[in-house]
Order: sequence, then C-alpha cells, then structure tokens
Amino acid sequence: VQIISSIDSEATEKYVPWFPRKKADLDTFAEKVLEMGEELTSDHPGAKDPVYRARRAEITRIAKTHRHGQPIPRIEYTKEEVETWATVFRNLAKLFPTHACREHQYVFPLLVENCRYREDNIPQLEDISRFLKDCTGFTLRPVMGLLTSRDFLNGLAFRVFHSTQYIRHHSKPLYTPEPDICHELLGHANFADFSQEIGLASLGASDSDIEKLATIYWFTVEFGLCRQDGEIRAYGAGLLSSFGELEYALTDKPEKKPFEPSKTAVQKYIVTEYQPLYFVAESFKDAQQKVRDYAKTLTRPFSVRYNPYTESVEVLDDK
Ligand code: HBI
Ligand code: FE
Repeated sequence: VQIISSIDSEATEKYVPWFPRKKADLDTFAEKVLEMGEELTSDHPGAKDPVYRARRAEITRIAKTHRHGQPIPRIEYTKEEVETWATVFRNLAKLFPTHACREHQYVFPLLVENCRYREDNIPQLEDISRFLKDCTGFTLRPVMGLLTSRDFLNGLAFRVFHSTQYIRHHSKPLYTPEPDICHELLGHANFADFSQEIGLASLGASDSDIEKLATIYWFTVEFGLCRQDGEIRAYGAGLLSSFGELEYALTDKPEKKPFEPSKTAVQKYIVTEYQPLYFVAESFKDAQQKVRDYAKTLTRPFSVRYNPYTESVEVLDDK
C-alpha cells in the first residue's frame, strides 16, 4: 500500500472532491453555511423578532470566528432563553424513561453530573466538548447553522460534531425548524462511534454516495428506532429532542420498516413534518454494525484511516 502524497496528484484529481485531512482543516467550514445562521427564512418563528435576530447574530459570530484549538467561548444565556430550555428539558425528561433507548438513558445522568445539564441551566459547549473528549474522543465545534451534508459528515470523520449554540424562538418552545442547542445537547447526547464511520466514508466520496450517507445518517443518528426488550425505543436525536415526534414515533401511526442500509440509503424523506416512516434496528448495536458494514460497500479509488494521535486521516492508495 502506497500513501498518496497529495490528493491533487494526477491520478485522483478527476474523481476526488477536496476533503479535510486534519482536524484544523475544518476551519474552512466556519463561514460556509447553507441557510439560517444569521439569516432566517420568513416562516421561522423568530423571523419577525428583531431582538431574537440580533441575538442570533451575536451568538453565530462566535462560530464564524472560532478556530481549531481555541476554547469555545461561554455564553451567558438570558432568562428568556433559559426558560425556553427549561420547557424543552422538562418535557423531554418525562418521556426519556419510556421512550429513549438504554444508551441514551445511560449517558444522560453523566451529562447532568459532569456538564451541568439542569432544567435551569443551559450547558456550555466548552464543558461538553471537554467531557466528551475525555470519554469518547468526540469534540464539539460551534457552527453558525446548517452545513452541507458533505461538510457536516466530513467533520464526523475527525470525531468533530458541529453544534449550534443559539436556542429556538421562545414563542414555540416545542418546535424548531432547524437544529438549535436543545436539539444538539438533549438529542445528540449518545455520540456513537458509528457517526465517525459515516464521516470517514464521506471523505472524498462522490455526490451520490454523500446523498446515501446523509440519508443513512437521517434515518439512524437523527430518526433511528431500535428494539429493546421486546419494545421499540428511540435512539435518533431528531426524535429525542422533539417532545411531539418522540411520542408520535412510538405509536402505530407512522409506518415502520426493518433497518437495512442498502434500502434505507435510497429512501426519500421530508424535513418539515413528522416522519411518515421510520426504520427499526434489531438493537442500537445492530444499527452500528450494519452502518459499518454498509460504509465498507461504498467504493472510492482510495481508502482512509484515521490516526487518533495526529488527529488526521491517512489516505491509502488501493491499487
Ligand atoms: N448541519 N449544522 C448542521 N447540523 C446538522 O445536524 C446537520 C447539518 N447539515 C446536514 C445534516 N445535519 C444532516 O441532515 C445530513 O445531511 C448529514
Ligand atoms: Fe441533528
């Protein structure tokens, strides 16, 4: 196996989109957001609230200027923001014992203990990032808003989770059309190894493979269900951070199909309403293993290996 010294080499430039090679390369995503961030679409609950918009701009500036290796600045959240968080926290905490998978229930008390997760306190990204680094190797990075699927998934290859730092509008505490700090911190608590594997598979992948991986991500990390002791439980963050959809997902209303990555990868989905269809894995572990196996079926003209000591990827020529 020969290590390609530069991805710009003649052999690969035709096929391989640029991708980050080391953790610091993720700095290039800081200002590349698809939507939201400072701008809000007209149907956003906070679109007509100038105070909310100014606050968003203040918070997203942190993400815009953040660079690898710097601590994530702490935010002093307002009373109104903490009340919004409290409403979300209180409602979700009621549902977790009966609706969340065991892995989520295992992590949650650890976050309460180590990261000041409380009804009356919005945890700080810096504290969570440090805690996660110690126990899972994941770190958080503040982000202004939605990244492209490619950029977002590429971050996961380095065990970096891009996290928003602002909170949804107080007029609709149980609804948000976009990720916000409640979604990131209450939903994405169970950072699993397999998100890195989706991430590694996304490096330099073709657009169509990115779409497949983003769809897998959607139906697992965001909206995944799994079996547990004869019941169905939620492990996806989109569910675990949405009071309404978490209840709905476990009723008979939505359709449920077994999780089979090759089929799931090409399933169409909507982002604006409750999902009409969920995929159910045999267990949380089974979901991980299937995603891992699926990632190996996507072919590229090279393979990648993550080096945790240097926090960089080694690119191996497969010929
Ligand atoms: N960007 N900031 C941010 N947060 C996400 O959770 C996110 C994203 N971009 C795309 C995305 N998630 C997924 O829906 C997949 O497309 C990867
Ligand atoms: Fe998410």
